Amino acid sequence: MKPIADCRLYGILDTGYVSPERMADMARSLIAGGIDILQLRAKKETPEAILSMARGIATLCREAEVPFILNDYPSLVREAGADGAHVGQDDMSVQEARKLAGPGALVGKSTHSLQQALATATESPDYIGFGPLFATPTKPDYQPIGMAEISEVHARVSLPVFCIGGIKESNLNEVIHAGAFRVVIVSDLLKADDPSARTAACKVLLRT
Ligand code: 3NM
Repeated sequence: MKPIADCRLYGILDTGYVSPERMADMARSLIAGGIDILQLRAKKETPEAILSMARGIATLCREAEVPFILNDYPSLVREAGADGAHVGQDDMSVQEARKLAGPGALVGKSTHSLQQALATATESPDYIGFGPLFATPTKPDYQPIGMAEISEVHARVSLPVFCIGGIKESNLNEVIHAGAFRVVIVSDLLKADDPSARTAACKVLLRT
């Protein structure tokens, strides 16, 4: 499996954009485009439906050596064949998530301000999310935090930081210039006419 330290483009397979029936095909497309790490985020699905989707995606990710992260359900990580779990700021501690996910599982956590990023870093997750940078229909209730603190969060947090929220191919250069090294892109990849080509194009920008 590719180490998190080598991952720069993080994709989220979100059932808000892709139906469970189309999820494996979407996973294949993003993997073909060179996605570095994938998460399944299925806010409205039952644990049974999530497990069934996750098992198929886990197989595809394993073949491609792409780390596969389950949103919200650390207790299902092993059964799903996933590599780790992602938890929200208000969900549980990283330590609790690690206990549920089992030995060796990756745990990531969302943060929504510099202060939260610094506090969460003390829990030693494998990575943090930092955002939403911009307003996003994928997480509409969250206040955008802008790009002003991207440099500082990188200077003060020694974990991998994935900037997230409203990032698209069209503003990715701006986000990189503001100091981002790793990004999560959701709707801009999933809604693209050619998700694989969009993924590849974003990877090119992240390499420059
Ligand atoms: N978490 P898009 S923003 C799932 O700030 C998620 O923690 C966020 O989707 C956070 O790329 C977000 O479509 C949605 O804007 C990102």
